[in-house]
This record gives sequence, structure tokens and C-alpha cells, in this order.
Amino acid sequence: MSDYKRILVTSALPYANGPVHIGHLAGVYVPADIYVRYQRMRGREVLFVCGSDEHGVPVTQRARKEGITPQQVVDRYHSLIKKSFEDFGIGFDIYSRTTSATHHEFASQFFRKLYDDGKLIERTSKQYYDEEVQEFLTDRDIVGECPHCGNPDAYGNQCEKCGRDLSPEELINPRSKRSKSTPVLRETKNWYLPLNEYEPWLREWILEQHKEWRPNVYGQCKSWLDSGLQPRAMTRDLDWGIPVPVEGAEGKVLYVWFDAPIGYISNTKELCEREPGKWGEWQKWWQDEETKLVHFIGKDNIVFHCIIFPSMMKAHGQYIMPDNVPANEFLNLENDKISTSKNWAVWLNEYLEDFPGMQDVLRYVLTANAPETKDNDFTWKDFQARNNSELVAIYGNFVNRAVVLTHKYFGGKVPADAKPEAIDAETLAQLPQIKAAIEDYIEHYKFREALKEAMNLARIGNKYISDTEPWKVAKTDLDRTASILYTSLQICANLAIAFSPFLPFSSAKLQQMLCLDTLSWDQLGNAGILPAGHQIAPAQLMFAKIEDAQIDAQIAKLQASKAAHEAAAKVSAPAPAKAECVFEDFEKMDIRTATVLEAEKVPNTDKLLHLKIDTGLDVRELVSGIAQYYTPEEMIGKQICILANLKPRKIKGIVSQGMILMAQQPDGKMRVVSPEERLDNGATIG
Ligand code: B3M
Ligand code: ZN
Repeated sequence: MSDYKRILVTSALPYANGPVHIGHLAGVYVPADIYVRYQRMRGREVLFVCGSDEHGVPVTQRARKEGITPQQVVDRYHSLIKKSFEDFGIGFDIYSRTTSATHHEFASQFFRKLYDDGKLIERTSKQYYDEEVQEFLTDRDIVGECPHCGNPDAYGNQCEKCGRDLSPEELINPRSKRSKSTPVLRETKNWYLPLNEYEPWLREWILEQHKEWRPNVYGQCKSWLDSGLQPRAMTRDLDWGIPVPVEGAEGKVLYVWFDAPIGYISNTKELCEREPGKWGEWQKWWQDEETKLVHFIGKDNIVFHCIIFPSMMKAHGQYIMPDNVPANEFLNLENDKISTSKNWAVWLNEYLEDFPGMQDVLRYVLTANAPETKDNDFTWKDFQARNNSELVAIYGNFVNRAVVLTHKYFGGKVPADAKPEAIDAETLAQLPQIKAAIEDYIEHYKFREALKEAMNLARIGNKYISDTEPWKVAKTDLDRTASILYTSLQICANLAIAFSPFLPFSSAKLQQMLCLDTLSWDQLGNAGILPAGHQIAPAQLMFAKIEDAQIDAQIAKLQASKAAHEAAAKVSAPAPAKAECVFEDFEKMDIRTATVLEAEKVPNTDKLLHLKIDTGLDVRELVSGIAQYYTPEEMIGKQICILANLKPRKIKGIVSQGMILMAQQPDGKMRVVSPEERLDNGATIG
């Protein structure tokens, strides 16, 4: 920090196309907020900027899906997102939006300057156009057969079946999702930023001068740079966005990744113009080398913040570059990727309905388990465990004992340090080390480790009070009790400061309990924050235990949303047709009737039944994955059809000889195929 005068912190502008979930909070907003709160407490000049990203295809898609206008979509979600952030204490200095007049004007001017300075190149390319709706199509609006795996519904940018990246021209028989018509290729002109020209400078700036960036960030940049940068279109043929401010560009808008990061600057400008006395001129934040710029983002935004936006700023010529881009990896939820479309998420607004007033618990868990170096998993069980055995049992318990006992023995006044012992000094001597460690970790964007240190301080306090047992000592020695509680209360005051960047609501509560006027970072490490005789307030509960039933309800909620999604996805989609085969292929198969004689579940499995069947030829055993659809009792006596000459396979230690023929409905339900009337076992089918 030493060579900077001020710090400008940005956190990714969330798309205003849906509410925000725990993945957003863990990946971007909680770490950014911790960093900012800490810097503010240190008395540094900090500005924390964010806002909604209201352009782009995700917004138009949502609008079409809901049958409303893009403006209605962004109005709804902007307010919802803004409120969620406020509720969780994410302390932005400004949270604006990219549909604001300031932003439209500012982004247009930015583009126009690059255009006028000859920094953009004009290119014509062929893009798919839907003649019926009279619009160019985005990659996700084009579907067709995947050239690799034959999936008939692959998207223009990716096949979700085989996972390959595609470009729309590769699709076989492309169709427009907008009108179901066949799109045509049409020529269109767009403006490109020649990223390749910035490559040597980017290599030097990132790969040489920023070796300290997180390995995931540095590595992604290196791999982009090593594979060679190409000119990238900064305009798009769409109608939702900022019109391209150039003649002959009707029907085109600025690429959303061109306008969105400029939103950081225009939002700063909006704030500075609103409160010039407080913030000064916006240029000082963005164009003065003495500003330290830090972008907090998720890993999918790395290329935009480390390569594209810096190149835009470089092309413009007047901007500073980020000092660091601490991007997080992803947070999974109960072992699955968080997905908005599949409703596999914990939405912040819903969390607060179910756990009112418990923002800090989520902030704590998401930081303790932050995906800083690798993807991490959020589970409700871990959430409960961390609350009950760390926040409640250690931090809350310690504070509660210290405050309650001070009221019990000393009328709520901080007692004098009447009879100190070595253990007091030894305990308090750890404070400065903890302070230094938290500082070092936060300055290096290691928030998990920093939080661990704060919790460690609570552990030290809790151990101290358990070891010294003031409730017992009080029976015989009130002077010694006074010293123990004096020491404990000093630790409490230190805890309020140490946790403040991480758990602001709890620190405020503790500050109130201790009747402390301010929490200043400089005080951390001080073993005499609360003078003897200082009156404190009655104890309040800092954290409440979370019961199993609350956790079970959350898990059930997730499962229900998964089931609903799976059912909806399967309803109208029969499996795609298979490739042609010849009669000889079919003839190889020995399909015949058989009767189930015995059936039982395969132990330790959910899906498998172990069957003994009479095939007419023999009595044999097989294992079938039908336990979700039939009980053993239902199967016994049933006549079925089997593929009798399938090569035997060992499944869970049982040799399975053959396969039952099953029909699977589009919704996933499976039934056995049986002859219309009972036949002899071993009747061949063909
Ligand atoms: N809205 C993408 C995202 O939410 C995008 C970030 C913009 S930051 C300038 O992942
Ligand atoms: Zn495919």
C-alpha cells in the first residue's frame, strides 16, 4: 500500500437478469467488502464501486422468456439485487446501473474517442440472420445438429451433450430459436479492437510485472497470451444496449463487455458529481497513478478484466491499470454446479427469509470456505457445523461469559486489573501478532486465512476463560476475578475490531454491548481498550444455534427444485433418433420372454434389483437398475422380455446374464416391456 494515496475497489457488475445467490457473494462481493471495510478502518481513502450490468444477451433472453421488455427485467432485478447487497452489508459507495444516462453518455464517448483516434478496425463478417424476426441471431439463438456427436439441439456456441465449443457455422441444419425458421448468412459490419497489437505490452505488464497475481489469474492470462490474441468485435447486431455512436451503425450496439467495465468509471463519475466535496473529481480515481485499482471478480471474468478492459484503457490512453485482480474460483452447492436456470442455488433474498438476521453466519461460512485457490463446495451441513461449533460455541460463548459475569460480579462495570497473573499477560501478548497476521493476509487478498486468525483470537479468549474459571474463583477471590474479567473484556474489544471487516453486524452488536464509541483498527492489539470503571451494556445473543430441522428443510428445498427441473426438462423431449442399422445388426440379438422367479434389492444400492429368472432355456440371474421403479414383490411372477445373449457382466459381485427390455418415457419413468398375454418362457422376439 505504501506507494499509493488511495484505493479504488470495483466488484463485477452482476447481470440484472435474476437475483443474486451465494456463489456471487462468495466469489466477489464478500471478499471485496472485507477488503474495503478493512482499508476504511485503517483510515485509508477508499472508493468501492459497483452497479448492475443491464445490457447484454442474458437480459434480452430473460425478457423474451417472461414476455416482458428488457427494461422491465432490469428494473425488477436491479432493485432486488441492490437490496440483497444492502441486506448483507456490502458497503458500496455507489451501486448504479448501466442503463443510466451518465453511463450511456460516458460509454458512447469512450467508444467515440477510440474510433476517432483510429484505434478500432472495421470488418465485415457473415452472421446468421433470421428473416422472419428481421434480426441477427446470437450464438445461443441458433440451434442445430452437432457435427461431433449428432445431438440435434446443439447451440451455436456449444453442444451441451458432448461439451464441445462450436461456432454457429459448424451446426448442421441450423434453425433459429426465435422463429423456428432457417437462418441465412448475411454480411454485417462491426468494429473491432485489435487485441493482437496490445499483446507485447500485455505480456510485459502482466507476465513480467505482476508475477504476484494469484496463480489462477496469472495462469489464465498466460494461456490467453500464449495462444495469441485476435481482434475482438466491440459492437454487436442487437437492439438492446448502447447505440454505436457512428454513422452507418444503425441497429448496432456496443458489445456488453465493452460497455460494462466502463460502468465502473461512469458510476464513479456519477458519485463524484453528486458529492464532489466528499469524493473529488472522478479523474483522480481513474487517471492518477497514485490510485491503487483492484478488481474483484469471478474466474469467468478474468480475460475481460486482465486483457480486454486494460487494452481498451490503454487504447484510450489516459487510464491507470489495475494493481491486482483477485479473481475467485467457483463455489459449488451440495456437490453440484450452481445453476440459475436449474434453480440449483441459494438465493440471497430467500436465505434472509429463512434465516432472518443471520447475514454474518453466511458471510462467515462463505469466507471460511472461500474458493480462493480452487472450486469449493457449500453444504448446508457444513454451514450448520460452522455456525454451531465455531460462531456459537467459541466466539459467542466467550463473549457471553465475559459480559454476563461482569454484570453478575461487578454491576456491568469493567473491573480494575486488581490481581494480575502471568497467564493474563501471556494471553494478551498474542494480540499484536494476530493483528499483524490479519493485516498481512488481507493486504494479500487471503481472506480465509485472515478470518482464521480472527477466529483464533476468539479461541484464545475462550480457552483463557475456561482455564481461569472466574465463576469458581469468584467464590473465594474477587480481586482475581476482577483481573480475569478485565482481561477477558479487553479480548472482547479486540474481537469486535478483528472481526469487523468480516462480520460487520456482529461487531456492531458487540461494540454496542461494550459501549465502545468507535472501532478503529489502530486499537487492535491494545490490551487496555476498556478502562476500569467503564460501564458496559447487558449481554445480547450474538449467534443462535441452528437446528437439524432448519438444515433438513433447506436440503429438501434444493432437492425439490432439482426434481421439478428434471421433470420439466424431460417432459416434451423424446430421446433423439438413433443412426440407421441393418437387419443383420438386429438379428444378432437373442431377445426372448422370461419370468421372474425371485427378486431382491442388491444390498447397499438404491437402484439395483437382483433377479432370478426362468428363460425357458435355463434359470439364470441378472442385475437390473429398476429398483426405483419396481419393488422386488412387484417383479416376482412378472413376465418380461430379455436380451439373452448379452455378454455376462459382473455387477456388485453378481454375474448378470442378460438385460431386461425396458421402455423409458421422456420424463424418465421406466416400465418393463411384457407380451400382451402370457407366453411360454423362451419365446423368441424379432
Ligand atoms: N455482468 C458477467 C458476470 O456477472 C458480467 C460482469 C461485468 S463486470 C464489468 O459474470
Ligand atoms: Zn455434440
